[in-house]
Amino acid sequence: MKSSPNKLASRLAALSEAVTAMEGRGNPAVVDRAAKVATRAGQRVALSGDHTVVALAGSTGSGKSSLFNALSGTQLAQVAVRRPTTSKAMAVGWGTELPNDLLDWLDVGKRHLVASDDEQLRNLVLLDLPDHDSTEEAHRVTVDRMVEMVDAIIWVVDPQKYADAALHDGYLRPLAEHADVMMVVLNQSDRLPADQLQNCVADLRALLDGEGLRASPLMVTSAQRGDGIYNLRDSLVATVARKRAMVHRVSLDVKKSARQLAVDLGPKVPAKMNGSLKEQVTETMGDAAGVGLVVNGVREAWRRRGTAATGWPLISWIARLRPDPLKQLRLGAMAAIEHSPTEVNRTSLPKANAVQKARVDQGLRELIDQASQGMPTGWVTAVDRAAHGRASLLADDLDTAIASTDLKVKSGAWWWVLFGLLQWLLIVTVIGGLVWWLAGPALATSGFGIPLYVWYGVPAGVWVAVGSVLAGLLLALLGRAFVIGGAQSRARRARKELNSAISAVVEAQVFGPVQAELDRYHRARDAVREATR
Ligand SMILES: Nc1nc2c(ncn2[C@@H]2O[C@H](COP(=O)(O)OP(=O)(O)O)[C@@H](O)[C@H]2O)c(=O)[nH]1
Ligand SMILES: [Mg+2]
Repeated sequence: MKSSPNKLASRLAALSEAVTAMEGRGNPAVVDRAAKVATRAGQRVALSGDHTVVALAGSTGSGKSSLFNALSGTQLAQVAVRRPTTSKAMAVGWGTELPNDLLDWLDVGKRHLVASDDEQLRNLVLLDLPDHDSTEEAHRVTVDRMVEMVDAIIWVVDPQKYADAALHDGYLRPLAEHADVMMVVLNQSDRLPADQLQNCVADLRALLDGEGLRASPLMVTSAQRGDGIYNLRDSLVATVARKRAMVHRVSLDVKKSARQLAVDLGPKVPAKMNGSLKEQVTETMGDAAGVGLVVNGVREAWRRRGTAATGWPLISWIARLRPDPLKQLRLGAMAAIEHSPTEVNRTSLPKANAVQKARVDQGLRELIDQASQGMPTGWVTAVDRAAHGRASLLADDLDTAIASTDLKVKSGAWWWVLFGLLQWLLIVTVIGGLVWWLAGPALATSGFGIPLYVWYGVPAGVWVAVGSVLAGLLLALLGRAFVIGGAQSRARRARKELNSAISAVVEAQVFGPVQAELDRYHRARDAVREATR
């Protein structure tokens, strides 16, 4: 596996992002574990990158402490003392200075510096761990913690217990992915004759290979006789010199966690909202909020006002007697004039009925079921929560959206005035005609010189009056046709405006949060892929 520090940094950032995205959605145990790995990895990377921490681990009496002493050329570790020994790990470093920050982080209190000008071991930190199979719980806790933190592990076994299940099932097999940063040492080789030793080595090798530890080298030593100690030391020197154990180990940790997150995320699903279902939901929500009623109100109000303005004046006042539907709903221009703009708009539209509510619920259910189809349960719940999270505000917000929509019915059409003037002009001519007819004879004799015409036996004044009435009624009919057409187009326009206002609210309160959740799912997937790459 390639593991450069740069690549590790981007993988680590991706793992953190995946953890953040999956928080509260993924399996808590898996997400928590990944979060811990991300934190630990970040800390280790921030500490000395030059040093390589190698731990000697293994079962009771295998010879960890003896090897620790042999490798460090000291007698620091107590060998074969009465059990249980201490539960603490012990560290040794070479050169002039110990990497104390690193040892603090590892929480290793017992630390020793081997004064040496040996450049080869300068950056090695060697740890002697307690027994993993100790009867003391505290020992195992220390081992488990250290196994997670160190850069490389040497598993020390002896000819008697090399196949021990506690070691193989408890540690080696689960750590197979870390085979690259582990090594197995068969110690106490002096206890077996050469042929038996060979068999033992072959057997152990086969065991390790079967567990997926093909990449872990197997070495043979005798701490007592000194056999193999130089080889072991050389391999440690090589590991330290390559300076890649730490980056490698941390990378393996990050990848392993990311893979577990990937399993938790399950197979990739579209996690997408269906556009036509969205439209459908918006429409049913608009309907439940009263868009249809308002649109009808706009049509009615326009007709009523248009008829009043352009009808024949002697009867058009009747139109005004009918209540203004928009005023009743506390809506539109009429309401807007009465309300100050800062006032909270609230219409008098009726609340959604059961059927409308059921349609909204069903539509939304279908939309989110489809959008979250195939997602893990935690995510499905989160999508559902996102869709309904602001349900308590929704009805009010939709109402406010309707109340603040400009229905474009503030002023009537320009031609209404013209028609109105013409109508009044025609009323004047009706009166003129009547006066001419009734007062005509008197006027004619009084010398005003107004002639009296008679057509077909009917006085001209009557012709004028009747003609004007007919013209007024005709004009009213024409006006009415225009008004009805205008009312239709105003209603259409109002519907468009209302729909876009409703759509904005639904987008902000329902679709937006759902989309954010879906985006979060995709982000988690992308981050996990990035972290395992
Ligand atoms: N014959 C033999 N005995 C060993 C060897 N290494 C360690 N021992 C003995 O095994 C016992 C346990 O050793 P120790 O280093 O304390 O093992 P630890 O429990 O793994 O730390 C001691 O009595 C050692 O002297 C070895 O290579 N050959
Ligand atoms: Mg020991």
